[in-house]
Formats: sequence, C-alpha cells, structure tokens
Amino acid sequence: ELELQNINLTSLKEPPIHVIGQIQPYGVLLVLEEPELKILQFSSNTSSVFGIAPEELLQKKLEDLLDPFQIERIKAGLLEESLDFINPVKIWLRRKGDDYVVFDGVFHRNADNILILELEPAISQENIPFLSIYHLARASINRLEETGNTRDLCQIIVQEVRKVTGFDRVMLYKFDDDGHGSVLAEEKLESMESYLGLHYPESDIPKPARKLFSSNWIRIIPDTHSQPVAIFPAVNPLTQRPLDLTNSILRSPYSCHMEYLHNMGVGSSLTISLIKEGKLWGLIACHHQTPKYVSYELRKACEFLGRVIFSELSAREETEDYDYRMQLTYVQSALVEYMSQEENFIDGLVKHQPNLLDLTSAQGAAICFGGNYTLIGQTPSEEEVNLLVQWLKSTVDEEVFYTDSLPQLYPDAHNFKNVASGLLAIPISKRNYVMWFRPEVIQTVNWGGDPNKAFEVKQSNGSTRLCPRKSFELWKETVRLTSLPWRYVEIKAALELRKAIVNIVLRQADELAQLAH
Ligand code: BLA
Repeated sequence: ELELQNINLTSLKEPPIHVIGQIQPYGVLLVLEEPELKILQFSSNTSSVFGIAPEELLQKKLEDLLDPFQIERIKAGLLEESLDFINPVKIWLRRKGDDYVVFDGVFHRNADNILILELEPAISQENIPFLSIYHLARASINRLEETGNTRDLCQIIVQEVRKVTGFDRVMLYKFDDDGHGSVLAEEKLESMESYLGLHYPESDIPKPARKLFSSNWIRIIPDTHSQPVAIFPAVNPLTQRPLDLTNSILRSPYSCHMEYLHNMGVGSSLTISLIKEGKLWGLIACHHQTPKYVSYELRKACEFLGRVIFSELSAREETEDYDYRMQLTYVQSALVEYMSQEENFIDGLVKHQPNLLDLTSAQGAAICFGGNYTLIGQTPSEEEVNLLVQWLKSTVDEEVFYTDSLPQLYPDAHNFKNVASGLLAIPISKRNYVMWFRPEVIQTVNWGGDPNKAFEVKQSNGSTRLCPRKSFELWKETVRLTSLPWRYVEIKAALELRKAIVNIVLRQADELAQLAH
C-alpha cells in the first residue's frame, strides 16, 4: 500500500509535469531560435492557425508568418531586459479578405534560455483597461484597511477575485504545516455545495506540482475536457532535451489533475499562487462548471490583486504573532527576575504570577532537577513523569523536544493523555529537564472525501497510474490523542528560558562554591 508521503510523480511512467510535451488546444506555442526567430518547435495545432503545412513550418522564421511591422516591434522588445515590457504583443493574422483574428502573444525564456512564444485568442470584451484595474485594486485595498481580522480579509480576497472574474466558485486554500490544506474562505453560486472549512490531503497537490506553482504564479485550464496537442519535435534541437514548460501558460495539466477536476464537476479553472517568504503559502482556486477563458490582462489583474491583498494578509498574521510574542517576552523577563530573587531558581518559576505555565500557555509543567520533581498545574504523577524523563534521556538529543501527540511516540502516555497528549521539553543538562504538558483535545476534521482513499493505484498496460477519488463528499474524522499544537513563538520562548536557567544555575553554583571556601 502506498503511503501519502511517498507519492512521487517521477516514479510513475508519466514524465515530470514541467516537461509534459503537450499544451492545451486553445492557444499555439512556438519555440524560436534567437536572434533570427527561426522556428525550432511548434505545437501541432499551429498549421491550422497559420495555414501552413507542418513540414514547411520548420523551415520558416517568425517573419514569414507575421507582418513585417510587427516583427520589428517584437525584435526591439526582445532586446529589453524584461520581457514584461512587450507582453502581451497584439498579433493580427489575416484571414480571408479583410478579416483579421487577433492574438495575445506572450514571450518568455525558459530555464534553458530557450525563447517561447505563446499565442492566445485575444478576447476584446474581457480586456479591462489599466485604469479600471487600478480602481478595482484601490477599492479592494480600501475595504482591507477597514477590516481587522484575517478571517474577514480572506473573505474579501475571494469576493474581489470572484467580482472581477465571474467564476462560479472562488476559494482561498491554505496549506497546513503537515502538507494537507483547507478552504479558509469561499464565494460561490448559491446552488453549489460548499467546500468551506473542508480539509484536503497532501496527495491532491503533490510536491512537484507545488514546486512548479512557486515559480509560475497563475495558471488556467479554460476547458477541462479539451484534448491536449503535442509539441513537435518532442526534443528541443538546441538542448537535446524535452522542452521545459515550467513558466508556460498553455502547458497541458497532468492527466491525473484533469480527472480530479472532472470528478469534482469542474469545467474550467484558474489558480493563483500565494507566496510568503519564498514559500507557497496557499492558492486562490477558481472553478467554473462550464468552459471559461480568462484573458492575459484579466489574469495579470488577478495576480496583482492576489499579491497586494495577500501581502496585507501576511502583515496582519505577523501583527497577531507579534502581540503574543510581546506577551511571552514579558512573562519571560518576569521569570528571570523571580529566579534571581529566589534562593532556589525553581521557586522563581512556580511561586509567583506569572509562572512557568504562562510562558507557553500550557496547563501543566514539571521541573526535574537534581533528582527532585516539582509539578504545577495538571500533570502526570511524579512516577509517570520520572519514567517519561528516562524515555526522553534515551531518545532525545536536541535542545528542545515537542510533540502534539505524545501517545503515538511514547505508548505509556495513553494512561495520562487527559493531561499530557502534548509535551514540550527542554533539557537543562544531561539529567535535568523542564517540561510543559497539554491535555488531549478531541477534534473533528472535515475532509472533502475520505482521505484514506484519496486516490487509487491502477495498473494498465504494464504502467502504474494514480486515479483521484470519485467522491468529495464530507467525511468526518475524529482526531484523538492530540493536543493543541505548540506554536513557534512558544517553542522559542522555552528555548530562551533554557538559556536563562543555565546562566542562573551556573551563577548559583558559583556562589555556593564561594560560600564553601
Ligand atoms: C494540481 N490540485 C492541483 C491544483 C489544485 C489541486 C488547486 C492546482 C491546479 C492548477 O494549477 O490549475 C487540488 N483543487 C485542489 C483541491 C481543491 C481544489 C485540494 O479545488 C479543494 C477544493 N491529484 C490527485 C492525485 C494526483 C494529483 C491522486 O488527487 C496524483 C498524482 C496530482 N494535482 C496533481 C497534479 C497537479 C495537481 C500532478 C498539477 C497539475 C499540473 O499543473 O499539471
């Protein structure tokens, strides 16, 4: 049986996502050799758009396909430092008589420095001029400034994105520390069932896909039922490798994900990455029940909106953390003060207000020092704490140890799960420990479909395929033997206290030694 963590797309017979060698059929892709812009590779739907046979295309240059005045502008643009200055290039193709079709041409160079041109149909009624993007963003930002908490902020993000794009459903999806994720906010058609608050397993968005999304911030699938078209020739003649499509717009999504969307009843999707400190924090996921195309300009507007609003959200998160950190810093200095006033540092930690418990918002704590135990709050018995310390000594080397599910690591903890399903411990020296405890909190996690059956492994024609689950119906999981998690600021505070105790113990030992002389 496959473990969720072990899903590795590269172990399957299909190629890694970014070199899939296929694009979605709503656009055309050309690979060009600089500086003459000779056609090296093309998507197999190119012939029908330009009316040129495939075998002829490879002899051509871009100037054989477009009007000369367009070529001059493009060549000048390609000399610029950033291709953002020319994107998108409006490209007119003459059809019969005076008829023109207009494309948005988007250039980028991939990791191998290969120039790629992607043509998408330019849909004029959807183009929003710069000024309206500006007004939109300003209106959203005004709303943000009036909003205090992060929950409301998330709601505004999905409302604004739904307003500009008109998708049937817009969700804000956040990744948890354990790799799973959940829907924090949702705006949708009333008739659709809600995904708000539902959790989805890590395997729904495998690691290689996440890596790709940290680089390519916006992706569209205008029609989840369309047939992909291949890139010809498959191997790039300059690199002798399949074309790297990491930052392509048209890249065809992995078939597994297409199936996932079919199973969810999604006809088209738009996904915007939310990046915090270089890491993928979450996604804005938009679904439509039917095919829907979103133009380059509108996508850029969404990306911009996502970035601006999200930076506001990150700032709020940090402020909330900051207030708590300040409170813990205050507790910490009080403890240091008490410890230095008392003859025995342990009295300083437990006899005053605030005390050791306040440093990590724990319900119980124990100090094991010189073979003696001091317990405060709700803790296991002295005997149980003693055995736990023996276990810590034999298993833990680090400066700090923490878990929100002690019984899973240390089976004896089943007996005192009501006081210590969570443990945070710092060794003061080899035999001495300070420990904090948190009780079991039984939680119900609502999943979008049974996470134990997130996918099926299918064998066909000698190859292995993963198939996503068919049902996304609410699946309730009761999580036991788990406490509330220890927060980063609490772990930091414990580590700081460790330093202070070590200093004080050393000083008190020094003073004792002087007295003895
Ligand atoms: C991609 N999976 C994704 C994406 C999302 C999800 C948002 C990004 C899609 C995009 O970039 O357009 C998952 N979508 C969700 C979730 C919700 C949602 C959780 O709306 C919740 C409401 N997926 C599987 C299995 C595999 C898999 C079994 O379920 C097997 C390997 C793969 N998902 C998978 C892959 C991608 C993906 C490979 C990347 C698709 C691509 O860009 O090629």
